Amino acid sequence: MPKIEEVKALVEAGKAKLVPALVQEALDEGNSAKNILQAMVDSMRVIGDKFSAGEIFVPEMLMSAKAMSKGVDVLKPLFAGQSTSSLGTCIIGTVEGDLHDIGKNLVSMMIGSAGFDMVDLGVDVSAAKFVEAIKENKNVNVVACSGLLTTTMPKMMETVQTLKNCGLSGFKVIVGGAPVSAEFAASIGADAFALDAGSAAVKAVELVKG
Ligand code: B12
Repeated sequence: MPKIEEVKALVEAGKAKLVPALVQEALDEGNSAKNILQAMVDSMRVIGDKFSAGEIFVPEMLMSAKAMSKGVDVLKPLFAGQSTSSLGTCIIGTVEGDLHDIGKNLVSMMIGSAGFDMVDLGVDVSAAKFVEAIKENKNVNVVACSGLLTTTMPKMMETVQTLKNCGLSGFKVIVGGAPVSAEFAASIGADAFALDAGSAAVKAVELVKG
């Protein structure tokens, strides 16, 4: 089996300890970091479908998530940007009530590699915490909110509205996550939406460069 297929299988099987070495082997075999990352994202889709079908449960989902995160750690240096001057500061977090962070971490990695200084607030971040972070950090020009659950979409709306009405300015808000669409983003007053981590970075640059 090609190494990249083995990576996919091991992420699906939740073998966190074995994934890093295999990701390295897949790189050594000539696969690009981008393709290996995509293979792991595909694995998570399979895991989500199996969860929906009742074939696996939360613990298995968690093990696959850990396995993917370990694999991403190996790829991270390969995505690091070369830009020397900062485009500004981007605050990122997963909205309140939501504990999913793999997508958020990938978006953080890509926006960071596009030249932003990243401040990652983690998961389950309240609207107030986002506002505090804007006050506490210098040159914040982008705030990125992630949400993976339909049940936390109202929290995303609350977060964007709080950010827009908090009396601070100079920053734009970008939102994303599997249940979020461009229409939803526009309806809650976000400045931008992106479907995946790569386009999130492109959008973030556009937001500050105009
Ligand atoms: C792994 C996982 C978990 C792990 C998360 C671990 C972790 N550290 O993240 C654990 C086990 C904790 C978990 C828990 C739950 N989960 Co879950 N989970 C998943 C799973 C399988 C994969 C998510 C993932 O990492 N995908 C891979 C990444 C790369 O993709 P992504 O997150 O979508 O991110 C990309 C884009 O969306 C975008 N993006 C993401 N964020 C942002 C932000 C910005 C600003 C931008 C521009 C773009 C952007 O770019 C990313 C990279 O390209 C999904 C299935 C799926 N298909 O998504 C279910 C899924 C999201 N979970 C689901 C559910 C129901 C739950 C639970 C409620 C289960 C339960 N009964 O307890 C809990 C909720 C816990 C909570 N309060 O958050 C459902 C949600 C259904 C819904 N419509 O709301 C899903 C869809 C599974 C399913 N098919 O039913 N889960």
